[in-house]
Amino acid sequence: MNQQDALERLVVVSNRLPVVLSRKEGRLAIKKGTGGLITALAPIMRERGGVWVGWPGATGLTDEEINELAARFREESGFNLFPVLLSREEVSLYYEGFSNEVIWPLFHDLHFKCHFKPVYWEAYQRVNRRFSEQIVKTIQPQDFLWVHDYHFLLLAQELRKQGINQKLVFFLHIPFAPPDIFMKIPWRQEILSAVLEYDYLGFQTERDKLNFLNCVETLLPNVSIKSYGDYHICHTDHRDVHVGAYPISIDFHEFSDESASKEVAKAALQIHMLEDDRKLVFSVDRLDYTKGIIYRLEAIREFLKKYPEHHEKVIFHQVVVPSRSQISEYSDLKSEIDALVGEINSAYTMPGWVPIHYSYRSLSREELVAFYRSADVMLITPVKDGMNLVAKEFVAACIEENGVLVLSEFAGAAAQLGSQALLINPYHTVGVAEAVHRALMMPKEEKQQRMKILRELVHKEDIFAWIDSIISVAHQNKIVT
Ligand code: ADQ
Repeated sequence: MNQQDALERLVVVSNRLPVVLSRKEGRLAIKKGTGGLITALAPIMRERGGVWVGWPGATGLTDEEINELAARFREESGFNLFPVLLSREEVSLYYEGFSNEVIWPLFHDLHFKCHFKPVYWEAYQRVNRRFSEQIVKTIQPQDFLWVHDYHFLLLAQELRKQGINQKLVFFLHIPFAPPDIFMKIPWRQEILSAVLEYDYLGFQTERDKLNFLNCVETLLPNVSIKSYGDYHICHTDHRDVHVGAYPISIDFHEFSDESASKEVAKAALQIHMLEDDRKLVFSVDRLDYTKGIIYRLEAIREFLKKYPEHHEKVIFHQVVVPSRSQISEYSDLKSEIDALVGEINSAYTMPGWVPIHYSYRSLSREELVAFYRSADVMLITPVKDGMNLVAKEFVAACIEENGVLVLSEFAGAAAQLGSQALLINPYHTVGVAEAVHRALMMPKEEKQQRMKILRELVHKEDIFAWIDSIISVAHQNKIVT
């Protein structure tokens, strides 16, 4: 970053503000969230006097309450929040509806799970417009505006309507659908044209970037695309839109240092004792059909059938973190997981050994890292995933370098980590079972060799490098040839 960049104020827009709200004895409390994005952006936001625009994550707040919370947050964090309030109906139609019942499944290639309801689309347009009206109230001419994710595909267009001419940067955290699937959206043309009102578009992987460019080529023939190596510019009749792939990452040191702490070492020891020193195959996911939990459980069943020599010697620990429980698809998935775990355990449990340990709750950071550190095998099987930060966190926390990563080839992370992880097709349950067996039997030297390289990769391409690459490309109009 050069000196001038460092002076610009950073305005970040995301659906949710990076805060956790809670109510204690009738009084609202606010805490900074714990995601990688907030950890990495917070120092830059402080340095630049940044503002984070988003929904606080609760409905029914009064203006007074929200102003007080924002002031308290500013004191503690050194940067500003700009809350945009949503009604219960807007949350239901724009967030749960269009964002999570149209764009989310479709961009994960699961178009048969979409509900293309016109009322969802209307609410999505309305909320994007309202965000733009709020942003206009806070934005200044020199601000660097960075919009995150699939909730705001129309935001640049709305901001342009409000007369905002400055550079707008957008990063998509989830995959982008190929033309055959994207074309199923009834409002495909409107969405794609609106996205081309941003100046810089960042995707997680080459695959997503090319899917996007193919959609533009198919649906908007008047837009010409010029390629400069792996960087591209879409020329519309009034704008040059720069398009690149920037795989998101994690704060490597945060996970590595925490894993080396006394507290985590103690918690990891307890996990080993509780599991009777058996080998541990660990999985942790938000409750989501994209994470491939059902296929994974089928693969575990296959593994137990095919490799009886591992009975009583291995435990599969599956943590599912509650998510989007208002949407029926998600609550149905929870019931399906509960039933399948019960079915498999009832078929294979022996006195003193239950093959699948399953919990449905959020873990503390310390517990999560202790599981990463204790895992002999990390089993990650999404049917599609933008990146999958869990894979990178596991690698960073694997300080003894004796864990093996078994990873879906459909996770964005596979593009970077695929050479040293054992890649699997999550739909091929026999293949997944074989990969788990191979991981459990892998000689120590091979495990260490693979993990060393993985750790170097994640260390080098951490979240700070990611932020830097996006901010600098947007400043330099840099074309990589
Ligand atoms: P997610 O779909 O949420 O993110 P992922 O990338 O795996 O998926 O991130 C999950 C995050 O939740 C991790 O940082 C992890 O530490 C945290 N977490 C997991 N289990 C937890 C638990 N039990 N308790 C508390 N926290 C837990 C979306 C996209 C991904 C993309 C990211 C970032 O779907 O593809 O990688 O954004 O761009």
